Amino acid sequence: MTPCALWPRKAAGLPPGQRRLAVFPRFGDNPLRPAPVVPDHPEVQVVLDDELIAVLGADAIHEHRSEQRADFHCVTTWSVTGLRWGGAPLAALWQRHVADDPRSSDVRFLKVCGLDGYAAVLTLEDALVAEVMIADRLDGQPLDARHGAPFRLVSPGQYGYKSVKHLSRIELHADRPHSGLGAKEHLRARVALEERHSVRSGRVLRLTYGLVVPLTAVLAERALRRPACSSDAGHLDR
Ligand SMILES: Nc1nc2c(c(=O)[nH]1)N[C@H]1C(S)=C(S)[C@@H](COP(=O)(O)O)O[C@H]1N2
Ligand SMILES: [Mo]
Repeated sequence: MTPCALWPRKAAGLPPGQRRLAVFPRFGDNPLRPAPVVPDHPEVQVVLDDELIAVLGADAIHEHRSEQRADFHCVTTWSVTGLRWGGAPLAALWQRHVADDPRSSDVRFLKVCGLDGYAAVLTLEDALVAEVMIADRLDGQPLDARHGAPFRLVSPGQYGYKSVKHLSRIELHADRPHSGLGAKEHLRARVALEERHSVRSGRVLRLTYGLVVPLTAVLAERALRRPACSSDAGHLDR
């Protein structure tokens, strides 16, 4: 991928301040981080106060399998259009595996965690809209290390930093937890409203964020070729 292909271009029909990339790059808040090792039997643990509420794996996804076409919008101003995600709507998984558990009744926030130590926080309300899914396929292929194997959250209405790759754990919280992203993370991060940052103006950030796109993408792609990191710190032993 040449750096030239990594300069986002103006295009019609994109949300405010977004520009289009013709390729879907590997990206991330820390582009030097390699992709994590994928376990032999991957699963997503749903936990509340370190108690296991549900385990979502291939079977759970299979039961609610669906596909959707969606655009993807990174907070740094690049967008790719027309991705075809396969997986299961989070709302369906929630209804089937979590909603009936009385321990989940006060839950208002989800901390969504990846095997690489990355995490983001979503309100329950934002997480349960129809287009949020746990994906395991992209454009007809199993998700690869570049885009979040084995599972990733996909939340098309929010900036890409909520679409946690290498998803392995969803923590349930009554009060807003910390994600580790700090002020950079807007709680809602709605693309249509340009909620890029928790305090700074989205419009003002366009320029500085936009400048880092090609370099970040090149470094993130290079990190993919380094040995995988394995981190399942914080996971419950069963
Ligand atoms: N586990 C994990 N998920 C992550 C990230 C990350 O670094 N680690 N980066 C986020 C950001 S900032 C973006 S833009 C997208 C990039 O997804 P991609 O690499 O599939 O393009 O993943 C998001 N989810
Ligand atoms: Mo991003």
